[in-house]
Amino acid sequence: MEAADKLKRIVEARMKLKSRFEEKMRLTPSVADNRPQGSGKLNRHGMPELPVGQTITHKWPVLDLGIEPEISLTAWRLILDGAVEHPTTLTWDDFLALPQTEDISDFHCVTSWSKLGMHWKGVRLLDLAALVQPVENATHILCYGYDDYTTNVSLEEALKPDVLLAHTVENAPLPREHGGPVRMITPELYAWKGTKWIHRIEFLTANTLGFWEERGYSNTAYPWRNDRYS
Ligand SMILES: Nc1nc2c(c(=O)[nH]1)N[C@H]1C(S)=C(S)[C@@H](COP(=O)(O)O)O[C@H]1N2
Ligand SMILES: [Mo]
Repeated sequence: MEAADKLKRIVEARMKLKSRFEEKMRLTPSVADNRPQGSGKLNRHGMPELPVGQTITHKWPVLDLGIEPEISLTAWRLILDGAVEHPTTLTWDDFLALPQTEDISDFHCVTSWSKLGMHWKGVRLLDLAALVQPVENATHILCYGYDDYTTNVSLEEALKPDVLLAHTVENAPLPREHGGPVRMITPELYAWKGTKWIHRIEFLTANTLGFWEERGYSNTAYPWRNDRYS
């Protein structure tokens, strides 16, 4: 397909997805809550900058299951499948050819540290969804890492414009220990919802729990509701 056609298709599909999920998004806590729990000035989403129970860190701790896979850019693949019209597998070049988004956002770890104002670059989950087109009754995604980590996210959260598959942080390639070459980030949810070394995104028509969700972490993970464990 011509690059221009491809972009046109993505933009059209993105607008459709946006309108399909707009109502559900309006009901998510970071948009709907009139008494979000936290402190400090309001952030870019109108939420207190520091969610309840969090402490600011300037370092960037590493948290994972202890396996930090090393994936070369030539071996790297991103599988997009499940409840979609056009399942596909992207190479590194395919991934970089998609619309690139830069954003500044905050990172809230459930273990109670928050790192504010991180500068990311990558591809919006929204643009990946627009490429594969979730079926009408798709509701969630399950993300898989190369380390076999999994985590689930509802589509109304995953399609928010600040949810990225990031390859660059602070103008440098994402370090391996933080999930490079590519990880997902979910600035409006606790950071465990962002899979490091992301390898597959499966679209689902029903919720499925991921690694931590099966072990008692919250299904929804809203930082401004102190929504850590289920
Ligand atoms: N693939 C994978 N992704 C993962 C994890 C993991 O173990 N494997 N840990 C999660 C958890 S619990 C957190 S808090 C963040 C930590 O990201 P960081 O190590 O870059 O701070 O990554 C999340 N994503
Ligand atoms: Mo975590």
